[in-house]
Amino acid sequence: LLDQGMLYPRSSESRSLFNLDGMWNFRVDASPSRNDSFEKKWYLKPLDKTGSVIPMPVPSSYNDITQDKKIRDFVGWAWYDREFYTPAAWNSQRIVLRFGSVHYYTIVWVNYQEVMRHDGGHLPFEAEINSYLYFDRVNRVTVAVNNTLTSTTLPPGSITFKVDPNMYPPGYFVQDLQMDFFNYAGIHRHVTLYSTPRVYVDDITIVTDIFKENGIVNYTITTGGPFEPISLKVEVVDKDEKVVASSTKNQSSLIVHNAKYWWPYTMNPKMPGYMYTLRVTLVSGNGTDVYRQPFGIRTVHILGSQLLINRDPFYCLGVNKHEDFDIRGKGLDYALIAKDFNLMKWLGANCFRTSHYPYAEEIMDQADQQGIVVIDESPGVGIGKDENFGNVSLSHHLEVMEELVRRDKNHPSVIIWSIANEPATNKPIAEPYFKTILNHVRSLDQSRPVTFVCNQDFNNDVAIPYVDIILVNRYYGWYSDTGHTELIQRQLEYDFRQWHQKYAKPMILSEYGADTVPGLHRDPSFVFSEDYQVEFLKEYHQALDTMRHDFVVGEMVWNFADFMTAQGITRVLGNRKGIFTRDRQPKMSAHVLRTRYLSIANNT
Ligand code: GCB
Repeated sequence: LLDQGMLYPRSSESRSLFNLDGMWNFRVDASPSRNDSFEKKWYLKPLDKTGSVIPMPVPSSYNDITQDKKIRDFVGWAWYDREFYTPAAWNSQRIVLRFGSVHYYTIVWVNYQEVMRHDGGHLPFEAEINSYLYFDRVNRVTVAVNNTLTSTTLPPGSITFKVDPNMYPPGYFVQDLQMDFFNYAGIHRHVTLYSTPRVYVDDITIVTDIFKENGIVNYTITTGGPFEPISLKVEVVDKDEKVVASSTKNQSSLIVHNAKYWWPYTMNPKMPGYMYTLRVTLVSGNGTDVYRQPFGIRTVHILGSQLLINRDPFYCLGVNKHEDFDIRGKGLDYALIAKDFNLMKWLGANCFRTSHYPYAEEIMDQADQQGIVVIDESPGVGIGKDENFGNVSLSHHLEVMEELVRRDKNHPSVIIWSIANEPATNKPIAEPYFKTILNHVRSLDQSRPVTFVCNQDFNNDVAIPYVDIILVNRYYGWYSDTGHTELIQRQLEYDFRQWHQKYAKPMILSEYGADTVPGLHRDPSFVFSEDYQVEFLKEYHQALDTMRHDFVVGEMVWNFADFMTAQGITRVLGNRKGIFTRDRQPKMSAHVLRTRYLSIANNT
């Protein structure tokens, strides 16, 4: 188990921070061996002393920044560095360097000494760097990031060497992906330098319950540093800065009388997403540390075929998303985050899935505050398509789930953990693999349902017996019986009723969608036209309406917006199943979905 917390860096009276975002120096290691950079030890010098550099924005993917195809399609080690100063006032503090996410495998040096490595994109990592820092002169941080996906990475991928000397030059290889999105790479989220006292709040875990009008706040706090703290004060503070409960223990259960529950905005439009703060004040011989952890009071339960939030039935009017936009790729972008939440509200959506990897913490915060529910998914997309069920991948997958739960456990918006998307759960070996991971996540967090997103048949899947709620992706009328919208209702209903009969668990249609080129019209409808997408969605809606009041507890269109994929003959500048274009303009289908979502939300 992970032995350190990963609290979001927040300033307080005892903590300061600044981010190292901006223009960094950048170069890829395109040497034939792909390893010159390590042989020639680029990390021992400023990057511009070992070769030429270009400016590269952080945060951003590097792929779409230049006019160079070799950088867009680069596979291997990409290098970044920059200078910074450490505030002299931080001299007696603990100083931490934190990366919100870097894709995929990362090594970090400070002043030419290695300080940390991290395996995997989409999740934060950090290290205490006091012993590497200068206070009286400039410091340098160097980052090497490798985006190669292999059978043991999450998501998995493979490298194929093309050996025919008549057709390919020596050493020619391609990166194959088992996922339907572009493998954007680079420093994707904030790089933060922050200070804390030497004895500090290391982690906070909050699990809430409700009893009549009261909220129950169970919490555990761990501390770090060379000595034990002398005292601890833990207070629940409401939005008016009023302390509504408190304790001096590192673990306890507090009662908030007449609590304001956290609700999705569709269930409580007047007061959605109510957030409390757990203010932790730690006093030690080394001073005082204050950390404020936002949280909401709410519960999630599965009862029979229902999904309950605060013991009331919840129906997910959902979208599947991607972190994806022109130029910055998967780079954090506040303007895009705000726009997407506005569009989700416009649409009447109350739920999104972080398909197919954990999203930025800044997005999770917005979901909390705006009362939008999240199905929080790991980067386990496409597992087993390539015979990669094995111990290495299992242990890495377990570790990634620990990192995800550690990061997101205190977000009230997160109501379900999804450990994978469309794994090959038709193979017998998938049974112990998925049982192990599902149970492990349950042992880390008993307060949320755990599942994976399935695209197998009810009669050949081996892992659904171990999930709490069934999420199924279906493409009737698109990948099968293409063009035949008249079959959709029959096929979806038959399929869903079979699952339900077999397992008697609540179900969500977690994907359905049709590629649509905006502006194309055909009557009668024809695939790729806007008319087809509308007709297609309506057929799904009719089928869903026959099961919606029974065991179907949600629907999630694929996809919120068009997004980039690898080049391929079935993808015209990416996946076009968005109901919005990549630049966030509505297709006809967005209006149809909006009418539906608003009317369902108003009638429940
Ligand atoms: C799926 C995948 C998603 C793809 C989508 C499609 O089942 O989960 O990643 O983008 O289908 O459009 O093919």
